[in-house]
Amino acid sequence: MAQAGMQELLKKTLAENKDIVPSDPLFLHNGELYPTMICCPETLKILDTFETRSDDVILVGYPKTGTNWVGQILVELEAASGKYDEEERRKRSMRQRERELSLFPYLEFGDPAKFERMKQLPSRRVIKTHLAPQRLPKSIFQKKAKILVLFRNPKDTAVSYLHFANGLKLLPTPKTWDEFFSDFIKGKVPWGLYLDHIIEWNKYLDDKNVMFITYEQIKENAALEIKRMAEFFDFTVNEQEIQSIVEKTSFKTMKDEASETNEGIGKFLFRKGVVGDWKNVFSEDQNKEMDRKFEESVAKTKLGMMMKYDVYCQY
Ligand code: PPS
Repeated sequence: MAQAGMQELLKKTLAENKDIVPSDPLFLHNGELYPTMICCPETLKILDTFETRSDDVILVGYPKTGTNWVGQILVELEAASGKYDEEERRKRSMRQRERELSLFPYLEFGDPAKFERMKQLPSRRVIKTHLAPQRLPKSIFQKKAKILVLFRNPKDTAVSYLHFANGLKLLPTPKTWDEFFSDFIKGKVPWGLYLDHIIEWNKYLDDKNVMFITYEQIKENAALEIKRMAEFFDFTVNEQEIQSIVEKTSFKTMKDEASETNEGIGKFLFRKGVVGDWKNVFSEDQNKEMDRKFEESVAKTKLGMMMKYDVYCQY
């Protein structure tokens, strides 16, 4: 039931906000678009008042890069490493507490009073966000909390984003793929231009509190990458526990759990879960345009190279 809290809350918020959909589905804050359904300007205005704890587990990823997946891996790692007994586990369960406190597990979602309520969450808190580094609360860096930064190849990210945005009606009107691609490549989508996020994170290559990972790396060898995550965050887990986390967080398990709890939203959060779906969608011109943009902006940077664009974004 791990995803239940997020989905219940999303469903409730969507229902509450359904009347404002036609008028104002997006708003601008500091030059960046956000979806009205799940974010509110007041929360973003006071984001910097968020009080980080040095042992917070921060996961940052642009929308549709696999943040629900990796977030769940981190929640499982925290629980396994904590070695709590059943009773304590129940009381502490991160998702359970988030549900009780009406908290979205993404930092920038929900109402402004959430930052006060977040103080009641037990350590270690697993906190997810789609924000670029320059927009994160300063206390994250001041407290030297460890940050895992997740990337996914931009072509699959764009395709996944279209399905999600149309499915949950996050945009002013449903978009065709061609319309969405044109917006995505210009950064005219919530959370801005994906390539800009990569450029900004390149400034943190030498920060020992920041670790970078890709969706494709985890798809290729989940056990190895979960082990790397555990080492980075100082979670103590054995091989058997890692194997169990691989299984609990497989696409199938997470999708099945989501459809048990909430079919409507689950099917957009857990759609295909594969690498290379872009090949079914991108036109030749769109491929060339994305290749050119990637080449011009991030291809030669260290993070650009880490993304193995030649492997995952070429035929
Ligand atoms: S969101 O809405 O921005 O929070 O979406 P996010 O969770 O970041 O990304 C959604 C994509 O991740 C896929 N996904 C997974 N892939 C592999 N394994 C697991 N367990 C998993 N869970 C989610 C999900 O299906 C979305 O990708 P697409 O390509 O749309 O299937």
